[in-house]
Order: sequence, then structure tokens, then C-alpha cells
Amino acid sequence: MSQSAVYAPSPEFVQNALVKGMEGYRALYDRAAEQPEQFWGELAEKELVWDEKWSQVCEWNPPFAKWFTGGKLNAAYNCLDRHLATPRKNKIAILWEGEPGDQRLISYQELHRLVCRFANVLKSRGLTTGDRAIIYMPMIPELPVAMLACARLGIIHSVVFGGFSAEALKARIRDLGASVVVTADGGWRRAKEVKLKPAVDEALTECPGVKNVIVYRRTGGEITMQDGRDHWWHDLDADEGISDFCPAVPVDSEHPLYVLYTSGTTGQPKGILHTTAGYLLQTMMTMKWVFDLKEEDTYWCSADIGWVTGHSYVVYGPLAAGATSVMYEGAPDTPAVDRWWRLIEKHRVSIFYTSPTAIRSLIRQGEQWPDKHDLSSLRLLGSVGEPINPAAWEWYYRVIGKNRCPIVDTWWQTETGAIMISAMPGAIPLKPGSGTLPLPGISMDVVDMDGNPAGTDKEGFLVIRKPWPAMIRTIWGDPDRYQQQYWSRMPGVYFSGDAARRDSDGYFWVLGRVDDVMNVSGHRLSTMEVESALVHHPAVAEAAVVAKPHEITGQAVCCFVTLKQGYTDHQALGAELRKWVAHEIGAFARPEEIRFTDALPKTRSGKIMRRLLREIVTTHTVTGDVTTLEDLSVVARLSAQREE
Ligand code: 7RM
Repeated sequence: MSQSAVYAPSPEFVQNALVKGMEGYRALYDRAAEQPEQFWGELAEKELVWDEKWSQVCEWNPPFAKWFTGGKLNAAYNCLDRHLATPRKNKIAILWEGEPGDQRLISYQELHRLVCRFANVLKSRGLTTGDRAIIYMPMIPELPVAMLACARLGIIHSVVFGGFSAEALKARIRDLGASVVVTADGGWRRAKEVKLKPAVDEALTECPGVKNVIVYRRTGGEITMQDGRDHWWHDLDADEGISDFCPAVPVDSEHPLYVLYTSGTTGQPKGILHTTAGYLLQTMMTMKWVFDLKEEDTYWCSADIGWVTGHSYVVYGPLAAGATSVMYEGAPDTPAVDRWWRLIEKHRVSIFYTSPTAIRSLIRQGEQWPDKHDLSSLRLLGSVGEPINPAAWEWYYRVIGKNRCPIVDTWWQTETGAIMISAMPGAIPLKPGSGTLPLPGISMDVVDMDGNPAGTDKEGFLVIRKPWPAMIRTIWGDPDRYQQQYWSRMPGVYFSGDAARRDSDGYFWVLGRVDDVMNVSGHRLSTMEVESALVHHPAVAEAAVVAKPHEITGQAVCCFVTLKQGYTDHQALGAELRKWVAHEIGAFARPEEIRFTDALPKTRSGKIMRRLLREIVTTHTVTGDVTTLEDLSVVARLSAQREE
């Protein structure tokens, strides 16, 4: 692996870079490793604005960490107000384009005004510090406005991706104990209105805790409003009492900023809790280190804010760092497949951060589409969400970056909050497919089953040895699961759930998940979540779900289903079950394939052997130990069966 192609940054890039050359990286990394408290403490002092200084940098009672204890600050103040006394006051904070082509250029000053007004609206509905808000919106500026308004008041937000169904939304509202839902009538995707409000109505039939629904009018489509509960955003905003200023509430460093639900290894999604100071500091620092951010950059992270990448690298990181963050509402292929290249050309985007799954689908469209556009404004590219295959890397480098833009491959998770492994582009030579090295202050390793370093080029578990500022604090309402999930395999060591290997240069090569979490288009989804959706269907007796390799989306959902007595119409049921899963979880979870079978491969103790099913869908044969199988003929029948 260490023999793979190496791409060193150009002398020009190095000259202008924030961190220059391997010496620059080593100096920072070693200093952080030797004196972590001083390292993070100095950055916190210099980079954040505090209402009260902290007394201790890190309190570590494994597995519970607290950062900057005793300090007080406000995340929205740090993203907005602090820029207003600087030349950034009139800099564009959010450069937004809607799918229909509408455009809004929102300065820091204007964003501050919008956030203050909406914070006042939330206040007028009686909401206060510690309350929980669910935000279920399309990619429009009011989504970050709502997040920052919550942060301004110390209200804990949880953004639910607009692609999630009413069922998934309901589970999140209930788990969080939210009292308000902020939503929109709908959004635009593929030139069609995608409605959101009806899903909220459906979810709320079983959420008595929700007293207020605030609805932004985006599409103007027909929706119903429930008297007393539902309010139009613009009506509340028009009230005379709503002013352009709302004081930011100083909160403790460890005050919860948000909860973001992500898939684990069970059917129940986990509410990942992030708190204020450490999260903000690390997202801001990585924004500078990884994207080598310059004042004049136009930065576009194509992620939906409903996922962690959007939280950290569309909203909090870029705004805290004073960047111009581009947001696009719609699909990459509307009105034509060159929409993204059009956006880059039109807005002179200089830093572009996207996922391998997006890159692969753009490759499929052909080089003629990017070639129609002037992409010369680009100077840096990024990748996130899954391992990037070298072919996609090379295409991205050559066709989009014109062989002159470094690609930063950034490894991190919802739980880590911020980028952990990535090149600093002016410092670290790249190898296609490797995230390269951990960032300063981050202690990563690859270990064997016993927790010992795996050794050069040996596959093992990717772990984190020391607490880091933006780390997950707990799972909302379930500290035991937090402990068990991440910290129980090896004492005091964070278990990421990924397999990896390190080469002789110390570079990390992440190989993918070792647990039952699938990764479809960079979206996390657990096999159990899909299985429990399937067995809810009256026709389904049993279901086993595995990921199957997919050319574009990386992985696709493949379901093995046994039916109850009397159900025989495979063709109709196949279609129905795919629809059913989309309804239960969200359209992105729609199975690629449903395979009906008379039995599932089980051990004598009754456990479904998903490993065998995984082998069947990937290699069409079964290897390894099958001695614990109850009925060997099941596997033979499954391997022989073709897709129905
Ligand atoms: C940011 C995000 C996390 C999982 C993680 C990995 C995979 C993410 C990379 C990657 C290889 C990368 N959060 N993953 N980035 N694998 N190289 N650069 O995606 O919580 O939704 O997913 O995604 O398996 O554990 S996430």
C-alpha cells in the first residue's frame, strides 16, 4: 500500500498554506500530543469568544469527558455577532441557491438579524434554555437560521433529514421530548414539490408533547394548518413585538448544542449528543486546517444539513471561521446533470467538499458535462462519507481539479463531531484512497482484538485513544448504551466500528464498517432498522438485511424475507415491501432488492447468520465455518436462487 501513487502539494500551494510541509504538521502534532491541555486551551482562548473563561480544559472520567469546564459562551454569538465588529460584517455568510434558480446572498449582518428575529419568535412561543426543538426542513437558509436561533437561546435542536418518513420523525420527536417542530410546507427536488408538513401532521398524532409547529412557506403548496398548534413563520415574524435583536444567552461549555440521530447496530436510532464549546472549537479549527481556509474563499460542502457533515461543515465550522458557505436546495441533475458544475462556475467556488457516492454518479454522466464549464476557481477538493475508490479519486483529481487541486479525504463520524483524519493540504502528501494522518490533538490507532497495535499493513479496528473536544458526550437518555457501544471493547479506548490498516508511512486506510451498519450513498442505516420495518408488515414472517456492493451508492440494501402462510404473490409483495420500508424509514432506505426465501440461514441457537447472506450477495458463494448452521440446504438454495 505504501507504494501507491503519492501526490505532493505544489510549491505555490505550500507557500500560501496555513500549515506548511511535513515539518509544519509534525510540529503541531507533536506539541498537541505532548501537551494536549495547553494546546487546546490556547486555541480555545484565541479562537472562541467567551462570556466567562473556563477553569479546566478537560475533565476525563472515562467514558465521560467534559471540555472547558466552568466556561460560558454562546455558539450563535461565536458564529455571528463576533464577526460584526470586523470587515466580515458585510461578507456573504450563506450563499444560497434554490433548485428553481432563486438565489439569496445573506451577509453575516443579515444572518444575524434573521437569527435574532427567529430567536425572538421562539421566545414569544414560550421556549427557553434547555427545551428541545425538532427541525424538519428543506435546504433553505431558514434551516441554519432555526438552528442558530435555538443555539442563541440554549434550546437543544435536533435536525431530522427531510428524507426521513413520518414514522422516523415521530420516533425522534418522542425520544427527544421536543415541544416544538420547525418545518416548511415543502421543498423543491427534481422540479417537483416534496412536501414536509403532511409528515409532521402524521407524526404528531402520537406526540402530545409538541405544543407548537412553526411552518416556513417555501413552495406555496397546499397544506393543512391545525388551529392553535400550527403557525406560519411569517405571521409570527410579523408581530410588532419581534425585534431585530435578541441577546445571546451565555451557556455552560458543556450545555447541549444539539442531538443528531444516527443508525447503530439495533433498530433504535441513537441520539448523539454534542455540547457547545469543544464542538465549536474543533469544527472551527478543522475548517481552517483541512480546508486551508482563506478570507476570499467560496466554500461549498454539498451535504444536506440533516446529516452531521452539514451541521459541522455547512453551518457551525464555516460560520465560526467566518467563511462564505454555499447551500444548494435541490438535486444535482436538475434541470440538467451539470447543475453542480454550473453552481461552481457561477459562484466561483474555490473549495468543494462532497462524497464518493456523488462523485461516482457524476462520473457516470460523463466528462463532457464538467468540461462545458469553467472550473478554474477551484483550488481544493474534499471527500467524506465512505472510503473513496482510487478510480473515483483519480477522476475527481483530473477532471474536476485539473491535476492542480489537492483532495482532502476526511475520516470522521457523527460521534466524532469533527474531522479526525485528513491531510492538511499544504503539509501532507496525498495517496489516493487514504485519509492520510490524524489531525493535531487526535490520537488514533489500528488495533487487534486485544487492543494491541495491529502492526504495519495489518487490518484491525480503528480506535481513538484520547478524548477530543468535539466528541460525543453521551447517547441522549441512554448513558449505558453510550458506554457499551463505544467504550466497552477496550477500556478507555473509543471503538469507531470501522476497520482500517496503517501503512509503513503511518497513513490510515479505512476499509469500512465492522458492524451491522450499512452505508448507502454515505447515509448511515442499520440492518436492524430495515429488518424491524419489514417485520412490521403483515405479510412478513422474518427478515434479514445485508448490504450489497453498489457501483454508485457504495452499498445497497438487500433483504431476505420469509412470508407468512397464504402470501404468495412475490412480484406484488416485492414492490410493496420496498415502498413500505421507504415509508417506515425514508426514501433513501428503499431496498434495492427483496429476495423471498422459505427459510433464513440460522445457527442452532436461532441466530440469523448474516455473514452468509453477505457472502451470497457479494460473491454468490459461501466460505468459512458453517458448522453452526441448523440447516445447510438453506444456503444451497439461496446461492442457487437468482434475483426475482
Ligand atoms: C461524516 C460521516 C460515519 C462512517 C464512518 C465510516 C464512513 C466517513 C469516511 C468514511 C472512509 C472516509 N458521518 N466514513 N468518512 N470511511 N473514509 N473519509 O459520514 O456518522 O454518517 O458515518 O462513514 O465508516 O464510520 S457518519
